[in-house]
Amino acid sequence: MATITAQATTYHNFIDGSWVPSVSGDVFENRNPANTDDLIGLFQKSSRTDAERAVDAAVRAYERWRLVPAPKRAELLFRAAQLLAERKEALARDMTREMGKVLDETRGDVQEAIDMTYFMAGEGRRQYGQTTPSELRDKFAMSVRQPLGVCAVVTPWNFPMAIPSWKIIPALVCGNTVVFKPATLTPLSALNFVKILEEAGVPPGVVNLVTGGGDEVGSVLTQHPAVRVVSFTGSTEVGRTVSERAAPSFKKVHLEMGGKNVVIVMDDAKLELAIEGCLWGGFGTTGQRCTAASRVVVHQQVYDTFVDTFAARARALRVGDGADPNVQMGPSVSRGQLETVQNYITIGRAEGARLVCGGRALTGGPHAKGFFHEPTIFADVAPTMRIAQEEIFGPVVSVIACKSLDEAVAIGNNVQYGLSASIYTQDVNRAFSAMRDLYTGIFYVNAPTIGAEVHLPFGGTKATGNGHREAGTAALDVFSEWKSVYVDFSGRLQRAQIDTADV
Ligand code: UN1
Repeated sequence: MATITAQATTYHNFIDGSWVPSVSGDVFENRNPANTDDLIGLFQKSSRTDAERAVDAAVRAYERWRLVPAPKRAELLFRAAQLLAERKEALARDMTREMGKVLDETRGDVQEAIDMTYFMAGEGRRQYGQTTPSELRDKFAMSVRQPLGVCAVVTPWNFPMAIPSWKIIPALVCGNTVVFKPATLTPLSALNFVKILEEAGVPPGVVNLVTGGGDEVGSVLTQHPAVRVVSFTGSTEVGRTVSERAAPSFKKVHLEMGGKNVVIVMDDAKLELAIEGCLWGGFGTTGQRCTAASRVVVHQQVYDTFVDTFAARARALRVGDGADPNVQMGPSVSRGQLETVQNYITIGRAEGARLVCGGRALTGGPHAKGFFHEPTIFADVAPTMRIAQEEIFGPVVSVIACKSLDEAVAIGNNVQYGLSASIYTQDVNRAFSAMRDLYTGIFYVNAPTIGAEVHLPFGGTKATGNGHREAGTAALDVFSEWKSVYVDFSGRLQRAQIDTADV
């Protein structure tokens, strides 16, 4: 690793409307995964005290922010969406530099944040409740959405701006305040996002950014009594810890965790379309999506043709620095992630799967200073193998043969996760029955398992989630709670369920 140079920019936390160093003054490095000589900057290694200060600021700011009318809050967010759109290119370039995915994809990531912010700005005028006839005369019955208070937002590195926007923006439009802890691998995109919120006029203390590791900052955010909501996206293992730590103080916990998503390719599928979908779904974002198409179940009638063509196309993908417009797949985000990929290749070989392409880290020439790996496909994978069961989060796809749709659906469901699934078929009956029977939160027909849009609920079943959904209006259910309101204007005591209204 290169030494820290004097020119490296030091970035600060954002607490109570000010950019401040951590109490300890400790920092950590952020380096480019395509070229580790490229030091992007130094970020605050925050401690418990920094996190507590951020929570205190958010508690204070809440008392004013909750009373700002929702359409007014939304106006600020609309302005933030405009700023994001104006700066899309620069934001995408920063993101490729710190995270590695190709520019087209980081532009898409920023676009997702823009879309979410515009969508939620609209929701500022649509936080509808219910009104319903009362059982009694001269009485109103209705329900209204209420904010909860301070929301802790803990986000991963694979969608460094999109995922924070899915959480922060609905939290704000509902009237909550936020303490945001981004992944240590992508603090710059997080900071860019918060700067835009500041510039759009979000008042001091309403959004606070605290960078640093999960142990110190994360433990405050999951246990502090003033934090009422924790929204977390990351691994199932960490999600379980978040859930356990938050339980004693009865926080509302929204978890979005692992995936082992399946694409089913039936014998009547348009094969070329399915192969393109599997390439994009399996190797987009270098396979580092919780929605990645990491399993492909293919009908035996088309299996050999599918495997041969899919492997040939994967072999031809150009791997390199995501900032190069000719590159189709960037590096893994870190050395640790690359090692995980290599480890699973050893596991797949030992399990007896047939390696049909890839399998090696790329280390020479343009790949010498980054965490690059070949797109890798295992064929003849048994559904019970670890490579078909465990989330790898890298460019590794397992292909499994099947004899029927029923068998494919059973294989699809036989994992601990339930995020996304897809089917390639021209038969509408097969498409609908697979949609009904695959136990996932997201389903695609003739498209890969990735590519969810911001206006529909996003999330999964089983070990992927805990019953909540983000995005769409479902996000409002995470970041608000119902208050039922009864207004009796009869001027006399009316006892519900005891007194009856006369006709
Ligand atoms: C993730 O994989 O962590 O649907 C999020 C998609 C993207 C979001 C992915 N819109 O693939």
